[in-house]
Formats: sequence, structure tokens, C-alpha cells
Amino acid sequence: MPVLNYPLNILLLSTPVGPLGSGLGGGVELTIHNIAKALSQRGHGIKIVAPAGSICASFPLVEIAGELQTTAQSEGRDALITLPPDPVLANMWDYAHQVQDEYDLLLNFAYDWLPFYLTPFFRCPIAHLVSMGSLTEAMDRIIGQVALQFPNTVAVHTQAQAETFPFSERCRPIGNGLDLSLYQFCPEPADYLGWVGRIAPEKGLEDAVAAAQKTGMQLKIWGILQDAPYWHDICDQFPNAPVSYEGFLPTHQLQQELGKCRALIMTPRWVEAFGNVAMEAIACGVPVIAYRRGGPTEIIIDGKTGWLVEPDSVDGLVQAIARLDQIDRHACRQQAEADYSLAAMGDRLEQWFAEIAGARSQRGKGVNEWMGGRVME
Ligand code: HBI
Repeated sequence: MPVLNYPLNILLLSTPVGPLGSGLGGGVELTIHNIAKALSQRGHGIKIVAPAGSICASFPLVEIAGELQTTAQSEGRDALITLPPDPVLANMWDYAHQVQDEYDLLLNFAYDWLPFYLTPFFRCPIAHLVSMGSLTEAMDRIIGQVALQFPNTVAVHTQAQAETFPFSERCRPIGNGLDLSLYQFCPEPADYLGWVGRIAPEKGLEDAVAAAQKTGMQLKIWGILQDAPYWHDICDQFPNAPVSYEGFLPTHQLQQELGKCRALIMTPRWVEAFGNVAMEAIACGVPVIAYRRGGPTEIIIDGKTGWLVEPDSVDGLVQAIARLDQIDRHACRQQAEADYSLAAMGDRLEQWFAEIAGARSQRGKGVNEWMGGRVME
């Protein structure tokens, strides 16, 4: 049910860790495209700012040159705030500062200190969608400051992710959404399991491989091979496991392969902020077996659309695999349609934007020229 009765011009600022389409941006790449679709199909004006080399089929894209930012999850909790000499992050936000008067709202997807620090220096309101749980003191501090000074402007994907921050009550969970027309329901699966994600230690791939070895069920692996030594260690540790690395596929091809899986296995070591691939799997009718940790616990309904397993328990994974026939694949697709359609996500986004407007009006911060009474009660 649309909340805003007037189109907004919105500038989406992507992650600085990689060009859109490279896979380096992880879940944010899919999230940005789906949020852009959810908003544009409601008549809002959308433009995306991203590092040079980005690809975006259906939205105007401003490519910004400069050096990529190092990934936040590869730094320790006490990491310093760093920028490379010619930072694409700073160049992106310099562009945003120049064009801000053409927009009603800036939507930030970068999990980086600078956009949060710059927020008070912008006339245009900035909404921040935080893509990961708490990782560093510096980010906790700056996100917390913005969440306090600009109420309702900080959103997350799940309550579990919010709770990793000391200011969880100031983080608005908004879930995520998919263009379900790109995901075909697959009633009759093949006889293999799937695992999808950046191949990196925080994703716990070794447990899924161990479960494949114990059950003798083939496991197909898709995703960017981000940490090669980590992958080679797994291969050395499980030389005879029935697993195959199937490469990194763009969404359209991935959903065709994923849909054939008996189930998707999710083995996050960290608090996954959401777990886009769980949403993609149930959209294809694929049950999800996931550790009871982080975002997937708010996507998967235990016993209905998959199984939630004791974290880090390979035996738990094995027992859940044995009970897969208790899950109805139609129930998976139905839940995706109820909670994760572009329309459902669009409603949540517009409710979020209306709350930002509401908070600004309480602070007398010129909400009128921003929303011009455009928010429906
Ligand atoms: N690290 N510094 C930094 N900035 C980001 O925006 C960022 C990141 N690491 C991972 C990441 N974004 C995306 O993969 C998210 O989807 C998790």
C-alpha cells in the first residue's frame, strides 16, 4: 500500500569496495538493484552512483573513478579510519555534494565512516541502509551518532543485525526484496545441495563440505572465490567430499541453478545481516538449512520453509538434510511472495522515508520543502 503520494528524486550511493556487477560488493549489489526497482516501479526517480566499471542495465548510472575501499570485515575491531590516496568513496560523496539539490533524498549503501561523518554537512536528507552487523568501534561510533542526531535515518535488514549494535533501538529493520519474476519456482529438484556466497572464512563453507561428505550428497558451490587460500585449505581437508565449485553467476543464471537444489545450506560464522541467498532460494521453492544465527533466522520458518540448526553443528546440518522431505517447496515460494516481493519491500521503504520526514518535521528541519506535504497519513 503506497505511503508517499508524490514521486521523490532519489540518489543511490553504492558500496566503494567494488564496481556493481563484479561480485565484490556482495549482497549490496543485489540489494541496490532490487531497491531501485521497488522504488522506480512506484514512480520515484532513481539514479545510482558507483565505482567506475560498474554495470547497471536498467538505471541511470554515474561511474566514479578512484581507488576502491578495503573491505570492513577484513579489519579488526580497533581498525583506524582509512582512505586510499585517491578514494573512490570520497569522490562519490563529492559528486553527491555537488548535485544534492537535484534530489529529495540520498540513500547510502556504503558501510564506511565517511558518508556518516558527512551527513550533517549536507542540505539534502541522507538515509543509510547498513549492510552488515557491528564490525569496528569506529563504525559503531559514527553510525550511532548519526542514528541519534538524525532519528529514523539508519536502517538495517534484520533485528538480529540491529542487536549487534549498542544502539539497536535506533536501527530500523526493513528486510529486503526481490524481483520475483526473475525467480522460477522449481517443483522437482535434482539430487544435490547448494551453497552460495563469497568464499571467505566468515561464511563457514567448510561445515557445508563436511556435511556433504557425511551424507554423501553432492554439494554445488557458487560465489566469488574471494579467499583462495581458504578454499584450498578446505579442498586439502576434505579431498574426497562430493563437492564442485561452479563459479560466480549473475542472478539470472544463478536462480536457474539454485532452483534445482534439494536445499540451500547456509553456514554463517558471523551474524549475517540478512542472507539474500536465503530469500532467493525460497523464491525458487528451495528449502534452506541454516545455522540459527543472524539474518536467516528471520527469513526461514523452522519446519515450514527450511530448518534452523544449532550454530556450527555439522551433525545438526546432517540431521536437517535427512528431514528435507518434510518441507513443502510451494510453502517456500508462497512466503517469498508474501514477504519479499518488490511491492512488499517498496511499502517498507516508503514507510521508512515517511518516518524520516516525520522526524525532520519535529526538528523543524525544513521538511516542508523536502516532502511538501507529500506524505499520506
Ligand atoms: N566494506 N568498507 C566496506 N564498505 C562496504 O560498503 C562494504 C564492505 N564490505 C562488504 C560489503 N560492503 C558488502 O559485501 C555487503 O553486501 C556486505
